Amino acid sequence: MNIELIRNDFPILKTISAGRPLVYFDNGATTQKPLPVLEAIYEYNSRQNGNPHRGSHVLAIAASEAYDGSKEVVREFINAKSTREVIYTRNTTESLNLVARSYGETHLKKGDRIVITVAEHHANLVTWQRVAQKTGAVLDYIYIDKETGKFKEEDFAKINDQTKIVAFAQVSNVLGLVFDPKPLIDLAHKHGAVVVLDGAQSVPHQKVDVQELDCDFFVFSGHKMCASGGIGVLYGKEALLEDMEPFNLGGDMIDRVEEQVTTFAELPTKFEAGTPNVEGAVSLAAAIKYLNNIGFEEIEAHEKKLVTLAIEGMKKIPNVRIIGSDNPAEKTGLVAFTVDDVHPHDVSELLSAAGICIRTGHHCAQPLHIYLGVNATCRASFYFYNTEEEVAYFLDKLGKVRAAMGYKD
Ligand code: 7TS
Repeated sequence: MNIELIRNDFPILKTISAGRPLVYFDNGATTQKPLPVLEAIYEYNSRQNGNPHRGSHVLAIAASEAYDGSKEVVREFINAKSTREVIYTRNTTESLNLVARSYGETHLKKGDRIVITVAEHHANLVTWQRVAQKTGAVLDYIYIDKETGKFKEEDFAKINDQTKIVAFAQVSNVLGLVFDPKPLIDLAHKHGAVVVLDGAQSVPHQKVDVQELDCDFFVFSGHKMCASGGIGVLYGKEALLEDMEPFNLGGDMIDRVEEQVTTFAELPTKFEAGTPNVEGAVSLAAAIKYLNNIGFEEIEAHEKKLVTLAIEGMKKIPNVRIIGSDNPAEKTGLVAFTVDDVHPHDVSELLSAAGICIRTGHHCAQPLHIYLGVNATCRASFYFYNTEEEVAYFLDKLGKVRAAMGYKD
């Protein structure tokens, strides 16, 4: 992996901020796009733009081919059995809303149970709250050990024969824990529950095989893996998707419409109403090819190196507290932290003045922050294009934050 060559592919990383190339450590929020992705978007719009699956002229056909061709790339990427199981959405959030509405609200009833974790992103939490409110199901939580950041395994016993849904993130966007989801998936299946796995923070960084995991639904966003915004994926097992109501109604998702009744299109079109985001789909296929070219083993190894340097450095800075595990071996390439007596927004502003982008706030995981007893945290999240030199620069500036706020120690 030649990091300099890779960085040359990302025009935005050449942005000068505070007199040096911008340090972008907010990859958990969204990632940057390499030239092959930008070129694929340009090419599509320059030569192929049409409305797919509508019309027989050359551009409608070209757009259909671009759109359907990208699906095959996504299918292969996550190893779905067929493209019938791959549905395009706007993002992870919309994918989760689709499952909650079209599966949860129609298949659950009073007394059923939904089990999620306290570390979920709001997209995988508020959605299930609504399902519980509408159906009378009970929403149950798996908690984490506050010191280690690991799930409390005794809470896994909350999964029982009443449990109909088990939904959790493969990687939490705050804790960044490396966690094997397979035992939890198997346990849920033993009790007949359906598993919804949120891959928003995993699939950009590690190889995922939905058949091997045997999850029932898997969701992720293109913009967190070098593709453009507004394209997301819902994978679902075919039998489950067949047994679900459409989410949005309108063009393309129909088979035959009469004045009073409508029959719906086959999968996956049944769930893709309206003109789709074709350039987003094209960008996602290009991003997948780009990531595969680099190789997920290389990506993981590089990010592990960066997070190890970051955590070791942060541990040496007095008054910096790492949220969850501070063992790099247990972390993916993201680390949330606080600086004693300094509000995270002040930390972020001081770092931003030095040309470093991190995220602060509750990271759309308010129940986790309430549980941990903190209002807000800072988060540095890395990707394969970040460098050891950038981490060293970040640590240097982080070490000066308290002094800049007037503290003597
Ligand atoms: N699930 C997880 C685990 C996430 O990290 C996010 C976004 C989502 C779902 C929702 O993704 P979206 O593409 O639909 O918005 N997480 C973050 C973050 O950590 N900072 O900004 C967005």
